[in-house]
Amino acid sequence: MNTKKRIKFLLTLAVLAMVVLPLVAASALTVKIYSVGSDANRGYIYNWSGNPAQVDLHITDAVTDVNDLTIEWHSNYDTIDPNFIWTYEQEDPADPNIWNVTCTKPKPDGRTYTYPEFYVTVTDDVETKTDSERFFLYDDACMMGKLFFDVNPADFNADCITNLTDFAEMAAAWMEDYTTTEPLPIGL
Ligand SMILES: [Ca+2]
Repeated sequence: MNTKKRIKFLLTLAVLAMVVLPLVAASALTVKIYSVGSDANRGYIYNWSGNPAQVDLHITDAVTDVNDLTIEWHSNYDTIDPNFIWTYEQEDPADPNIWNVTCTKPKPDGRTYTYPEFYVTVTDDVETKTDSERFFLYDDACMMGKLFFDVNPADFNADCITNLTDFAEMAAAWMEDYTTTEPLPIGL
């Protein structure tokens, strides 16, 4: 390669570097959803209908300030069942990383859980990235509590609280005695 060609080659490299490097830098947008306070928990959140769950967005971007990004939320249930109500609220206007995600079922369905997925879509000036998590969504806190804790035997109506209602059930059966009192002949 003679000197002229070498200079031309180096100039081409310089131009490519000026054009390509900013594009490489601009492609550095990343977004991940985590459970708040954990860098390890991703993928699933146990929750119940109508209860806000905090999620932590980990966003990195080489070109755009996080506060200037466009952040949008949606769910696969937007089309599966639009009667499910979703809210996505930024907890602190000064902190775009902490969000409260709530899903409310149209009515309790008594199913073990519903399994909706929610997505965040983050856009800067040049690209869009998406990440998602799922709820194991129960009808209410008691239904979910029974998943993790044994029902107290004194909680006769299994509503997750032992109180006077359970006491009344016991009082109504007070002194009932079903001890056997005589032999029981069984015919063959
Ligand atoms: Ca009870």
